[in-house]
Amino acid sequence: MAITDKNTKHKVNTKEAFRKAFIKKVEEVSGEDFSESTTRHQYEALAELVMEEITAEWAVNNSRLHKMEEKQIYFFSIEFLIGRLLKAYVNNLGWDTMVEETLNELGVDYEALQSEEHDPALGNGGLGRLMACFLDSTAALGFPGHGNGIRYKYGLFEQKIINNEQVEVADIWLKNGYPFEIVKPDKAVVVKYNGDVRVEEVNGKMQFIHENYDPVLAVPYDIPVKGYRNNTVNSLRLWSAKPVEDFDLSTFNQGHFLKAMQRKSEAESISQILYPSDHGFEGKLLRLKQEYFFVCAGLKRIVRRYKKHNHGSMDGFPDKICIHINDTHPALCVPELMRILVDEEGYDWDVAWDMTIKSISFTNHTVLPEALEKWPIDMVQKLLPRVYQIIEEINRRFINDMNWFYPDQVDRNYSMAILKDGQVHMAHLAIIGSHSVNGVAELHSKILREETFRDFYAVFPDRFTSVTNGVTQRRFMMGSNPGLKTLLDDTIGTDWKKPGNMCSLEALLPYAQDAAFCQKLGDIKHANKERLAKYIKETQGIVLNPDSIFDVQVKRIHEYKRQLLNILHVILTYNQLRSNPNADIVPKTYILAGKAAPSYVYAKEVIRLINVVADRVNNDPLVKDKLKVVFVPNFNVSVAEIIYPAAEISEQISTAGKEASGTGNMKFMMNGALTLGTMDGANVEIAEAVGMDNVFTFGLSDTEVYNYNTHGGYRSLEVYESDSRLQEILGQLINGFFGESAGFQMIYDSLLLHNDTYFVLKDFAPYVDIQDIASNVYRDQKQWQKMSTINIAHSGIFSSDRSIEDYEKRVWKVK
Ligand code: OAK
Repeated sequence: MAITDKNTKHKVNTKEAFRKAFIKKVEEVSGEDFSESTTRHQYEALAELVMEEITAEWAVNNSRLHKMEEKQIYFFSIEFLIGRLLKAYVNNLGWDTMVEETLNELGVDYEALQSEEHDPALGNGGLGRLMACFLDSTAALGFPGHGNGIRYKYGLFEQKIINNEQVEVADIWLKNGYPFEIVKPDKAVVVKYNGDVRVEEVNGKMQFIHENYDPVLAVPYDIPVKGYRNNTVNSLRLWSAKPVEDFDLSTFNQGHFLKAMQRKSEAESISQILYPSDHGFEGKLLRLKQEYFFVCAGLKRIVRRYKKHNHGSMDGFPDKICIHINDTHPALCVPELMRILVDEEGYDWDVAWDMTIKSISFTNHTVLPEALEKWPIDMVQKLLPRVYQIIEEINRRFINDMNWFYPDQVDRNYSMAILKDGQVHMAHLAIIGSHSVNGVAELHSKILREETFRDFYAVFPDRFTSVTNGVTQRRFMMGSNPGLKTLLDDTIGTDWKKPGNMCSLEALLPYAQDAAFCQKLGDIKHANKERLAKYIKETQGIVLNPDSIFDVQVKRIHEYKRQLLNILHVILTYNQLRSNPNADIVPKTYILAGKAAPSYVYAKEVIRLINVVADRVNNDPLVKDKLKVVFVPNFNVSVAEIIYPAAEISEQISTAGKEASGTGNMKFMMNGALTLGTMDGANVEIAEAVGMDNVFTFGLSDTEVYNYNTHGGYRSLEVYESDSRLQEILGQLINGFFGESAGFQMIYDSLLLHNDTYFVLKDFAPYVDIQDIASNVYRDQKQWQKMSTINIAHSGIFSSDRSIEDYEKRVWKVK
């Protein structure tokens, strides 16, 4: 599939050529002699060189794309959490050795140079990062696949910890410019909001005319997505909102200066900020505007390009185009594509509907009810009058069909409506308007089929499928853990690095018994732990013991992810050490990180608790080197790249049935950490892959949780009353143990008064037991490294290359 074009010109493909080009470029950007240049200049110069190289290939790819020889995949997503790009580009170009050696010879610090790149936080967490991994894999495999989203002016906030609490600071990621995007004002399109719909009959056909609307200009910024050592360069297109005229002159001339300004800022507000709530639906008008904004703009360009290629006709569109919608935020693709086909292209409804369903596929990323999008009908109707009419018609026909086919199931039919209870149910719209609906891990897909979307599954069984998530090993292992990459190359050869070939890491299995290999693996882990310890010392002033177990839980802070369970166990260990400072425990460092949505008060309390406990434990001389707790502030992609390679225990302890998949679990695994987790999300598949002897599992199963939730029978107070450890710990949360002002009544109440929704107390004893088991295994380093090797050897299926290949076969059928 890879595009091989002999004409692609490589300007700097030798060390000498690169050295010359780099020095010249640094002097151009700085206006100074190379010897006077700053790290910033050097970063800008390398970024420019990389872009020059990539854009040459990009042009070849784009002209190929215009010819539409292959089916194109478009990922519509409200988030793309891409992380820093410079090093990824360098590696994908195959320039890594050349660049590293040359910079070294020139006395340039490559790590410092990379840190000049502001990590663009254009996503909250799993959903947005998955898209970035998928773009990387799609390009690596040579498939034409592109992203379509929003170019937020402010990404996710920067998290600071002040007085143990999360404080949010604006993330001004564009402050120094961004070298990897190309703005294309000539490809800007108009997005229409509000106004009225007038109906006219033209030649016996109804025409729907949207008038008196508020226009907003969508301007595309394209970021190249370079495939790993091939000639594929795809695009991530992010839209920025601008007023149609930079200034509303007529209003201004009438003396209404403020009003003219207001129009401008109203338009710009659409792409101003990424909503920081992960798994929480707020129903704000601005968010609805954002959703329609990138859907409308993205579809317009795709349709324009398709028609240009197809002599002005939309016939055959689904054979050449896949519109993949990442959760329900882009679900307006369904009525918008219908609007284009029916209103603008004149197709009959049934033909247009068939084309729409064939073009669109949908992935669900959560079963948490609070994340389900339901827009008030009047809001949609006012903001998007014509789109709303189309939703109404889709709903009417759907309910009619259901009542025709299942006349005795009127209640069920109505429960599946898109419009009900005064709301537009976006998940229903997405399912009804797609040919494929999938969950992101086997267990999650099962829950979708049997619970969340059970009624839809009964009606459309063939639409439902499952594709387990994956992550790009190129960023999260080869790039961030070069020591491990080299060890693997030296041990089993380099074939495993070929895109789509990571399963050949299984060749490593015999080495699980090889003492010399295991020793080397342990040494690499130790070096990575030292690197993380250095980072934490420099940024937080906390000294870690790299000989202790590094036990890590890094992810968004959410009740269902149960960081609370982790910290309660830390308090238990602390209590044990206080009563017996000489207890024979394996020294352990608990590392936690993650952001809480600014309005999620409970999650912020959990952050405060972690930090308060860390303060207390780390400053207690009794504890010595046996226990440390660190909360690393501002968890983002670049911090993650330092943390994963250093981890030994991967904490994946969500309440079973709640974590759709998880992807951190995969990143840890491919770096040799052992999973300590519940049988939830993709943990189940990790356990299956490595065998139960090579993971530490504990806790309620999803069925047990389901049964408690549906039939009752759980009383957290009973658990508390029968466990003296819990009595002591929960007492400490409210009795001033952590300082007069450091009470945690809200957490205490959630566990005892509100019956512990996420089964933290219920899973506490099994969690403590499995932690003890893990510590004991760690005493036997041979055994630990063996397990670690087995985990790495089986991590190939969790490459996003495999996910993309699965999507290709099950959903898009590009080939
Ligand atoms: C965020 C907002 C709305 C809906 C879903 C999310 C989200 O981030 N979900 C996460 O998606 C990841 C990628 O599929 C999964 O690995 C996580 O389990 C899931 O929580």
